[in-house]
Order: sequence, then C-alpha cells, then structure tokens
Amino acid sequence: MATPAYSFRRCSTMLFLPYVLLFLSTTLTTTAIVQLPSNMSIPAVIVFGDSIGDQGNNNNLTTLIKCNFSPYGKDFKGKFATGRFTNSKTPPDLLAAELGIKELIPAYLDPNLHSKDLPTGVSFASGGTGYDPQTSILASVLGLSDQLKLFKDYIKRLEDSMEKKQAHYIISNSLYLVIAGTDDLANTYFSTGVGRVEYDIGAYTNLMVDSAFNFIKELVKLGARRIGVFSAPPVGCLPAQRTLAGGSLRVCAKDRNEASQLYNSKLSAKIDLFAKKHPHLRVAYVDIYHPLLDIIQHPRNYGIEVVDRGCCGTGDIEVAVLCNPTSPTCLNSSNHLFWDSYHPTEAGYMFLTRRILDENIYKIY
Ligand SMILES: *[C@@H]1O[C@H](CO)[C@@H](O)[C@H](O)[C@H]1NC(C)=O
Ligand SMILES: *[C@@H]1O[C@H](CO)[C@@H](O)[C@H](O)[C@H]1NC(C)=O
Ligand SMILES: CC(=O)N[C@H]1CO[C@H](CO)[C@@H](O)[C@@H]1O
Repeated sequence: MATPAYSFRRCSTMLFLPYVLLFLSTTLTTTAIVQLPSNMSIPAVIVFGDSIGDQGNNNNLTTLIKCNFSPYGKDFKGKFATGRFTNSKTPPDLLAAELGIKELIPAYLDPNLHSKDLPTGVSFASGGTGYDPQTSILASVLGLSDQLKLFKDYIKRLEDSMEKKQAHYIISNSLYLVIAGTDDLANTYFSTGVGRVEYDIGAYTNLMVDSAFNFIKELVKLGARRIGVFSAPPVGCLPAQRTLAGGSLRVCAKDRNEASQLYNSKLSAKIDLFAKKHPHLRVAYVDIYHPLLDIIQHPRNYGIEVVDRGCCGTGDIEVAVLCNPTSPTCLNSSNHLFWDSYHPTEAGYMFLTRRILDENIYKIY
C-alpha cells in the first residue's frame, strides 16, 4: 500500500492545545493529532469485541463481568465509573480523540445515548466476550453475533435520521475496531479448560481465526471497509495469568504467550491474504502483542515502574467485582501498566494507542 502521507504534529499540537481550546472553547471539542491526507476523512469509530473496547455496555446486563463502581473510573473526568474496564479512557476513546473525531466513544446500550452521538461512532463491545461463542455464554455477556444485531439496529437508526447517501458515507468510511481473543485464550481455553476438552491449542486458535474471519465478512457485507483487527496481547503477562500460571516468581506464563503468538501468526497471515484479495477494502492486522511486550520488558522507556501487578488491590488477581470500593489503589496509576489484574491503565493504553497509530494508520487509507 502507499507510503504514509500523514504527519504527526503531536508535540507542537500538545503545546498549542491549551491556547486553541482557550479561543475555541465553546465550539471545539476535539483537536486532531493525526493529520490524515486531505482527500480522506474518518467520520466515526465503531467498536466490536471485549472489555478493551467496552464503554459501558455490560452495565445493563446481568453478568458479573462489569465495573460500573469505584475504583474504576478513578481518573475519569468527574471521577465516576462509566463501565470502562480501566481507571479512565480506553483505546477507542484515545483513538477517536487522536483522529479528531470526539473525546469519548459511548456505549451503544447506554440509556443516555443521544442520537447525535450516532454519526461519530459508538461501541457494541462487551467485556468477557470472544470469538468462541462459548466465551460469551460462560460470561453471560454479548456475543459477537449479538453485537452484529445491535450494529444492524444502529445502521437503521442512522438511515432513519439522515439522507441514505449520508448514512452510507458514514458506514463505508468509518474506522471499525475488532478487539477480541484475550478472553478466549485466558478464560475459555486456559482457566476454565472448557476449550481444552475438545481442542488442542492448534485447533482452538484455528477456531478463533475462522470465527474472526466470519465476523469480518459480516461487517464487510453490512458496508464496512476500514477494519482494524487487533491481535491478542501477551496473555501470559497479564497480572492474573502470572499469578495463576507464572510460578512463585510470577513470571509471564509461557504457554499463554505461545498461544497468543500462534493465534496472532495465523490471524495476521490470513488478514494479509484477505487484504491482497480485496484491494478495495482496508483490513489491517493491528499488532498489540509487541507494543505491550515492549512496555513490559522496557518499562523505564515509558516512565512506567510497575508492570507485573495492577493498581487495584493487591494487583495480583482483582478484576471486575473483585476490584471494588473496598479495594485500596496504588498512589499513581500513571506509573503502572495495569489498572487491574487484566486491563491496562489509561497511561498504558495511551502508549499502545500511539504505537497503533504510528504503525497502522497508513494501512487504512
Ligand atoms: C487520495 O490521494 C492519493 C494521492 O493523491 C491517492 O493515492 C488516493 O487514492 C486518494 N484516496 C482517496 C480515498 O481518494
Ligand atoms: C506519576 O507517574 C508518572 C509516570 O511515571 C509521573 O510522570 C508523575 O510525575 C507521577 N505523579 C506523581 C504525583 O508522582
Ligand atoms: C440488568 C439491568 O440492569 N437491566 C435494566 C436495563 O435497562 C432497562 C431499561 O433501561 C431496565 O428495565 C432493566 O432492568
């Protein structure tokens, strides 16, 4: 694909931002950090998948996989828990802001969702879900097929609220994020062992990749063109996985990381092939494995001090209901990579988001 024609004005924009905001405070909501080519625009960010992109959809589900209570949201504006599985913003929020679209991507199931939020994007993601249909069933959350149904509903609402041509423009030019795989590996395959009853890791990662592809094809059928498909993270380095499978020293669990790498290699090969076959589409494999591993191996380069436990509670095991108002938190979440035993802090997500943009933005032009 073409060489990147974008430029980053991050530093100068950062310095300049307070002044811009001062002058435009009544109308301006977001200043783009990434400069897209002038003939291209991304009207919306639309998100599917798991807790990395769940902006509060699980709040209204009957599941234990939720986090709409303190200390979640501790560093969010207004210091309240929105249902995001971190101390503040998630990658969809950070990506949308860097692209100059808006500051926050709302949950589609948020009862306060305004119709004016629709044209700039929403999230259908649900914490605890995965490509394996068993994963969402075990967690009582929205599976990817449920998320597709909601997306169809979204398209209809969009078409009802504007000219068909305009709605079509939004659907076909938006950036779609598909973020799943962690829960399949960490929960369904390794922790509960449900996956292992029927499959070895080779067969299980094939099932994940096939399911990811069916999902991508459905999105394309519904009109999506720009799709970023996230890799699995180094699952064995999530603090809870260190505790469960990393021995007394809580090292990164080797079998989990090898499983992530196996899945990622199959996914990226298949996406590259798919992208070559469909040059009118922009489907990109988004590596989050290596950017996260780099922070874990070289935390000082990022001003991070703690990478092996979360900020919430002991940091070894607390997540969702186990990280709750009775849990003490670390003093400074910005020097922790992980917020709870499973999810990065906003600081961690910020480093990740910037790497994602640096490495992938040209793939979606
Ligand atoms: C934008 O312009 C570039 C260079 O002029 C061209 O290669 C690219 O196809 C254009 N993209 C769109 C979406 O029109
Ligand atoms: C928190 O950690 C960040 C990142 O290392 C650092 O820049 C900041 O100064 C720290 N804040 C406090 C209050 O110590
Ligand atoms: C589980 C739960 O909280 N369900 C609620 C979701 O929202 C609807 C209406 O907004 C309520 O009727 C449900 O009780």
